[in-house]
Order: sequence, then structure tokens, then C-alpha cells
Amino acid sequence: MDLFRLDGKIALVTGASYGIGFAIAQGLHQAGAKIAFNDLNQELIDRGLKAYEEAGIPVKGYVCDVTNEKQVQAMVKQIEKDLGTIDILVNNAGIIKRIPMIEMDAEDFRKVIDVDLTGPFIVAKAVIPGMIKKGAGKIINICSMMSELGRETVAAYASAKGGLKMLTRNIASEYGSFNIQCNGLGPGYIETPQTAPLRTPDHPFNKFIISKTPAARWGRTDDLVGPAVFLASRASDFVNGHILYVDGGILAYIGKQP
Ligand code: NAP
Ligand code: GCO
Repeated sequence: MDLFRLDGKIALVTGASYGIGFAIAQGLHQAGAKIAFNDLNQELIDRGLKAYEEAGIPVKGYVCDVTNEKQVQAMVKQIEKDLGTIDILVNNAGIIKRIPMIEMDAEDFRKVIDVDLTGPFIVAKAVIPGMIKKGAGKIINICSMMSELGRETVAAYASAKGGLKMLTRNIASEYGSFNIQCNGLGPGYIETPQTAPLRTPDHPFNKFIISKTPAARWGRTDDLVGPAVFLASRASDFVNGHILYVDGGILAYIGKQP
């Protein structure tokens, strides 16, 4: 089972002060990796550092906006000084704005694309040269059900996550010969602050999602840990350009007969 071990590896998980990123960072640490994470401001970093300390996980935290290429390049150089070359990148940082498309300002649309698609491009571009030098690397882009499906009010987010699916495939195509594997992890509907507005007891979306999920429940962040460790480890060395959906069966299911 050493195939799934990450001892000696250095992982950067973006936007990982809490939520899915935090859970994935925890799992990568348990598999042996050293963890670096970033978030938008020192307050979030401090919140994350406290949470990692309480979980007994030694980490390095960096204030960095993934949409700012100068900040990202500086952060990657600092991580290389502090820990060494990044072996595993998890592009997790993301936002969503739930607005009907015809009511959405173009600025808001651009902001979602910037964080959820341009950000992963910028961070991957910054870490790939080190992976090439090292002769190996793992990139995991956090995609979504919206990489495959649309729904009302998430036009920007679905466009970004659909693009992220193709960016994943393109990185896989362009850098596979350098022994870099780039795959997507596509969570279903997961209990995090991002989906909290949809999970209030009286919110119709709550029942809807449970009816659309064969597992008949919302996902938990720890449901994503095993798939993330798999995609970060030697066990997936011949898996490249694949989007691994961890959705309880949503994408396989037409929905319950009313
Ligand atoms: P979340 O709770 O909103 O956490 C996202 C993290 O990214 C936050 O720490 C956030 O900081 C950070 N972030 C936002 N913009 C950033 C930027 N420009 N630079 C650096 N960090 C930034 O989201 P989540 O539910 O854990 O989701 C994490 C990822 O999974 C996202 O890519 C999301 O699209 C994806 N996803 C989520 C679900 C779900 O059901 N929850 C399902 C599929 C995919 P702030 O606290 O300042 O916002
Ligand atoms: C929404 C949700 C979803 C989830 C996730 C599903 O409003 O539909 O926020 O987009 O965040 O991306 O995989």
C-alpha cells in the first residue's frame, strides 16, 4: 500500500484555511506530505494555522491571491525556500456568485472566471517548471458538478468549472511527457460554507439535492480525502487528464420518479 504514501512530498493546497481545501490538506498530511496553503489575507491564514495546529498538522501558510500572478510567483519561490520544490498542487481556491445571468454584472462574471479558472492557470504555470526540473509532479484541479451540468443562477461558475475541466485536460496533454499528471477532482454537493445558503432546513434545494443523489445525502469534506490522496500518489501515475467525480452518484442518476 506504499503506492498511496506521500512521504517526502511537498503539497500546496490553495484556499485551504477551511472547507474542502482544509480536508484535502489534512489527508495529504496523513499520507506523509508536507503542507503549504494560501489564503486571501492574514486573518484567514491565522484562522487556518489555528485549525491545522488543533489538528496536529505542521503547515506553512502564505497570504496570496491566486488571481495575482506576481503574488503567486513570489509565494511559490518562498515555498521552494521554506520547504522545497512543490510536488503536488491542489487548485482548490474558488468562489461562486449565484445570480440569474441576465441580472449579473459582467464584472461579477469576470471575477468568478478570474478566481475559478485564471487562478488555477496562474498557479499551475508557476509550479510546473519546478516539477519539470524534478522529473515528476501531480496537479489536482477541483472541478464541480458544474463542470458537466448547468443550473439556474450559476452561469459564471459553470463556465469557469467547465473551462477548468478543459484546462486540466490541456495541462495533461502538454506536460504528460514530463511525468506530470494533471487530473480533476469533481465534488458533488458538499457541506461547506460555500453551500451553506443552500442547506438551510427550509431551503427547497436541500431536499432536491438529496433526491438527486443516489447516496441520498450531502457529501462531507472527508469523502474527498481518499480520492485526493489517490490522485496525489504513485497509484495514479498512469491516470492523466481524468476528472474523478466524487458525487455519491449524481451524474449517473436521472432522478427519482415523482
Ligand atoms: P469555500 O468554503 O468558499 O472555500 C474556498 C476557499 O478559497 C476560501 O478559503 C476562500 O477564501 C478561498 N479563496 C477565494 N478566493 C481566493 C483567491 N482569489 N485567492 C486565494 N484564496 C481564495 O469553498 P469550498 O466549498 O471549500 O470549495 C472549495 C473548492 O471546491 C472551490 O473551488 C469550489 O468551487 C469547489 N467545489 C465546492 C463544492 C461544494 O459543494 N462545496 C462542490 C464542488 C466543487 P475566503 O474565505 O476569503 O472566500
Ligand atoms: C450550486 C452549488 C454547486 C456546488 C458544487 C457542485 O450553487 O449549485 O454551489 O455549484 O458548489 O460546485 O459540484
